[in-house]
Amino acid sequence: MSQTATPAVHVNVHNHIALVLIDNPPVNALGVAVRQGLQHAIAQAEANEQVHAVLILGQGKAFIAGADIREFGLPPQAPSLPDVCNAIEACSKPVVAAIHGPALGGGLEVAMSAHYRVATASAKLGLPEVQLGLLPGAGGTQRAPRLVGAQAALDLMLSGRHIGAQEALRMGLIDHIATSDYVETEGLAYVRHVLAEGAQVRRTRDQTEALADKGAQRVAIDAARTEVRKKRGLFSPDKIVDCVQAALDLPFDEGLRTERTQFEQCLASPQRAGLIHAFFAEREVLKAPETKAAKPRALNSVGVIGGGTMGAGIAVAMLDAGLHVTMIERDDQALAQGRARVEKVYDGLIAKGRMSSQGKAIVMSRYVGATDYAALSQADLVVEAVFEDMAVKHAVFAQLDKVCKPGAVLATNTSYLDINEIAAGVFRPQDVIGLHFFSPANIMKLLEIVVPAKVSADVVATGFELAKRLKKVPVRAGVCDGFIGNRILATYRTAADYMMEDGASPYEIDQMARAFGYPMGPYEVSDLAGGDIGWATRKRRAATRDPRARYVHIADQLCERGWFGQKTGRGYYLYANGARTGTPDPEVLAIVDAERVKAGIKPHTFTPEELQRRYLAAMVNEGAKVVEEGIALRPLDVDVTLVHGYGFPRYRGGPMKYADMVGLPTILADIRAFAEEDPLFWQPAALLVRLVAEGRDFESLNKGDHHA
Ligand code: 3H9
Repeated sequence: MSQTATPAVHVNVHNHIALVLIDNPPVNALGVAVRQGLQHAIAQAEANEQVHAVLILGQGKAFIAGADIREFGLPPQAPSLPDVCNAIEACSKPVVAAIHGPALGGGLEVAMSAHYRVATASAKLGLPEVQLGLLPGAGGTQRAPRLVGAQAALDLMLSGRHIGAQEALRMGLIDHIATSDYVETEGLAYVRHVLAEGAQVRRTRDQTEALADKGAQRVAIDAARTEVRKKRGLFSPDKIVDCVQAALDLPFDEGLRTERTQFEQCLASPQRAGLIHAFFAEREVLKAPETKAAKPRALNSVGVIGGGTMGAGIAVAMLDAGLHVTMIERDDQALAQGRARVEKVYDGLIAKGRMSSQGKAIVMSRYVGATDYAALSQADLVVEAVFEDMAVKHAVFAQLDKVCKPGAVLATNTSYLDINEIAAGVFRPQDVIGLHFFSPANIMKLLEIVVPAKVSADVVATGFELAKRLKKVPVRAGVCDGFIGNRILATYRTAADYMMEDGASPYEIDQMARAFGYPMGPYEVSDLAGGDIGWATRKRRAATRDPRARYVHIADQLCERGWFGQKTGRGYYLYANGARTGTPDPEVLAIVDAERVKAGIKPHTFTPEELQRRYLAAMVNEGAKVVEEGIALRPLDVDVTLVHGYGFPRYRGGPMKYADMVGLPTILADIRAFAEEDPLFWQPAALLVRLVAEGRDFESLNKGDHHA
């Protein structure tokens, strides 16, 4: 006997078992059709006397990846997921969930509503709602503690991490691990086993064992609350703890009501909108036109030119991805230093107990150093990370042109030089691309893939493939001074310097940035990175600076005194005895005052809100120019760049998403007001003006049909 409930959920009854197959590609998200199908399937199973048990499983590569994120923010459609889960749990016949691949969020909540759970070795279980600004809202906050206790449930919900089948079994989240990957066969075998044992329905709502030791649960809840309150910023973690508290203190149905109220608050929060925007944007950036048009070239062995901080970081990133790395330096001594920088990273891991010396030896067996470019003759891809000077770059690329095999990708890690000019210096410009890593290159997630005019599509596709192998977030950027990220950074840093000279202290500006959600303010970052780097750049560019542009000398004043930041014990802050957190420095404030006098500025105070509006308006305006010029494909590419490379708080989605939430007319009005003081700096982006005139937002320029 066979029936089909809805197109998204197929039901087959076979040997008294109703096999409920969720079929909603690509990841079986619980959209309205799936919810209706599940509800219908359970009702059918209940009504059909032939059915003795129910097996729920997913078609394709996942059990269920969770609620359909695209539906958040839209009018709700019945049945709700909590109702579906309650119906599954209430079923009078044993219900088994057979899990393969992801069972996440609402997917795990469906599984926890079943009476028994079996998983294949490929299963990935988790409650990642926190990463979307949410909490498990279909009974997960009440059922997970009943299955695994408060501590493990809180760990899952607050970290959002995915766990494997073994860990899930140890925790008590599942009952059995299948011996093969054939989820249907394994699921059916487990149902037959359950029936043969005479097992009855076993509702999670009635489980008491895991929460029996109330004292221990309270300790876990209090510890989680303390931990959550230490971390600023996110809205939903505190609510997750409240829900687990309710699971301990209240009857199940009341706990569900608490969860519902808290879930709806999270759903309405701007953080939810920001985080879901970030989720989709991070997937959308992968879809650059070249990745659709061409296949990546083979990538096994790579070359890295330069063993400085950047080169060594890139080498580590490549080694960590399993690639073979050849590092080139100009002489043996520099090569030894480069190798030492690479080894230092692994020695650090060994010291922290995160790597064995044998593990290090295995990784380093894929590393060789050389002083002769000929060692790169077989490399599939070479990245240069040498001094930022066009003549030096040309010399390196001329060497590469000579020794590299045909089809090798020749990449530059330059932060701002014209890659078209670099490409023009070789006989194979179609192979030249920018791969802009961020320091430390083995840690920072962003990789700007800078696309010069003559590069071929498969080289760009190879850049994206490399990013995937390195587990980085790639963003396609066009060639201009600073590409996407550094160009926007230069603008909002300038806005910060103007505010400083106009009356705000660097400490107030840093405080504003932290309150906004940045881990550090711009002057703390400058002290950490070393003021000398920016100083050198400013000197180099002095000749080409627009003579009409306002120039703030404060940073140069600090550098002339040798105050480069943490490494010299003082910068904008004082770092007594090698301290890593600085304290405000009255002498810096005196320098700022003196500069104001020199510039003839009468300082005025800024409220934190005024500081924030200018800082963000500068960022958004430059972001709009970057999109308008086609340097970034869409506003979302700017968002991903600033979130993953510049510390912009992910829960705000990115500067362009932030602008949409504030409202573009407000941002434009601010820019126009600021332009009255400095029309050169505050020229509104034509794109921004156009969008406001048309009543549109940045989201309207983002491809894809998601609603966040
Ligand atoms: C929740 O469950 C709330 C409940 O507690 C309460 C409700 C009342 N919805 O990542 P991929 C799309 S919150 C809609 O590239 P992978 C994704 O956009 C949810 N779409 O593949 C992409 O589309 P496209 C909690 C989704 O193999 C395609 O699927 N769950 C969803 O690298 C492939 O995705 C989560 O937070 C979704 N839930 O990774 C899990 N998930 O091809 C979120 C994916 O058009 N998902 N898509 O770009 C993931 O972590 C990963 O997608 C997963 C697969 C690990 C599943």
